[in-house]
Amino acid sequence: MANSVIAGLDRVLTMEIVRVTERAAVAAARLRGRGDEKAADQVAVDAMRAELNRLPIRGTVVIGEGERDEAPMLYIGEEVGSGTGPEVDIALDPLEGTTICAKNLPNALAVIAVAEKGSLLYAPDVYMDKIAVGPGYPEGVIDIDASPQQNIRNIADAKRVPVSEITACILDRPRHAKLIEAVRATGVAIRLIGDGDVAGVIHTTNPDETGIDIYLGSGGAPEGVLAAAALRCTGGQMQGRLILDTPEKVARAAKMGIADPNRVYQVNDMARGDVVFAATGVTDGNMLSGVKFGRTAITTHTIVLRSSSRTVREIKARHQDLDKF
Ligand code: VTB
Repeated sequence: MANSVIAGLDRVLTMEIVRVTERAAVAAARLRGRGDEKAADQVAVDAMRAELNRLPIRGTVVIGEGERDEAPMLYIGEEVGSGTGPEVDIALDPLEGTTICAKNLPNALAVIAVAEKGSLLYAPDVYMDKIAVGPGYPEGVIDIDASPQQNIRNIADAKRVPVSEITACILDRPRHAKLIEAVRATGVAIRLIGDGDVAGVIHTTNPDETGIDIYLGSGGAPEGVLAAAALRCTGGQMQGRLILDTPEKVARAAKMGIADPNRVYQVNDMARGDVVFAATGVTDGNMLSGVKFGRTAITTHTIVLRSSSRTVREIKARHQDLDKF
């Protein structure tokens, strides 16, 4: 911590970044259930960017809305922050789960991670195979190269419960048909989610509240890094492997510094140094309530995590200065 670039400031940033995800979540929540993914994403991006630029940092977006030519704002490489303060890397998703927000289904989030410069994996926008469990398990309890059956048996044994008391979270996608079949054959309950695997992974960190023990399957690599940043703060194990199944993807990854296309990344390979992470609920979810628009106040619910102390804070805020939003 003493050598950390953001040492000391990470305590301050813990409160400051809450404002960033709160603002994005409120903006997106106004467009919940309207069936318009793009509009909801756009307002979340605008709101997050405005608030981010007030932070006392010299930040570079390393996981963002996309490459510069495809995303006009919060693109990879964009410099954000007030321009004074420490140099940091930023991973963000102003609206993780645009479709869930558009349909007003559970677990849409506004998410950000602020980390020491150079300490986040610069992941290309490809799929990543992921497996994750929360804290409290022996090291090595999950293994991305073992069968789903084996992984589930290992965590049931470690938890000392029958397999039937384990719940696995998997993205509901045709590409997961075989995985779902294999996991169901073990007797495990599956929670199929439509989108939002950052939330899916984070939910494993608090199974008593969320009911989810293990996350399995492939989703976006950028979302994998965001989830790893959260686990870096809460504890828990995660492994990810980029799916680089065409020469074009291998080349794209190589350009971003990824020499070994088959490498298995652990949490600490995806998020190394000090990290501060925040997520605000947009729609109601298993861990976070969605934004509530009251007559005199807007209520938000945020989880904010800091790796150096491993404190997990939940912040329920009543925003009464409604003009600000
Ligand atoms: C996941 C999920 C996202 O993309 O990463 C998923 O977390 C993976 O891509 O919310 P596919 O939709 O192609 O399966 C999202 O659903 C959307 O970014």
